[in-house]
Amino acid sequence: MTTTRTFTMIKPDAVANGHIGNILAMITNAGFKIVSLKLTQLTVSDAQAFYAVHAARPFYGDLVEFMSSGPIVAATLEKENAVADFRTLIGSTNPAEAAEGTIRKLYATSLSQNAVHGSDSDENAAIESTFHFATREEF
Ligand code: RTP
Ligand code: MG
Repeated sequence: MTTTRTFTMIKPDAVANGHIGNILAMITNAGFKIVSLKLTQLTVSDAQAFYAVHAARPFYGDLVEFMSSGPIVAATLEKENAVADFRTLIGSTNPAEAAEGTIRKLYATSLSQNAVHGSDSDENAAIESTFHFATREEF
């Protein structure tokens, strides 16, 4: 069995609304193994760097401000087909379009404050995980 990794953040809205425990339970109940985990906060420059791929998008400034506005939970997850299966578990970017039972359907408040991040490729999962975690924080 080949396991792969993805990277997630529980975003400031979901942390502030008290959903850390429920979201981590959904993640582990879906078969993901947590290999790195921490409560942390992005500086403005951290958020600019993490989301540099979106720098030209009209929502970039709001995204950076939101993602640096309060604590987040960062985690690296392991499972077969981790990237795609995790994006299925979290649901569409816009919670109004997210399927029933997905994390965003249950816990997101809006398109911009949508509770969780999920990597979009194996390559970005590795880059994002390395952005947040030292080797000694990976299990
Ligand atoms: P994520 O990266 O957070 O997992 O979300 P995603 O792949 O579903 O969406 P992406 O296109 O990568 O956008 C990153 C985050 O930017 C915010 N966003 N705001 N106001 C808007 O039109 C808008 N569009 C995107 C969301 O927080 C989205 O998750
Ligand atoms: Mg994305």
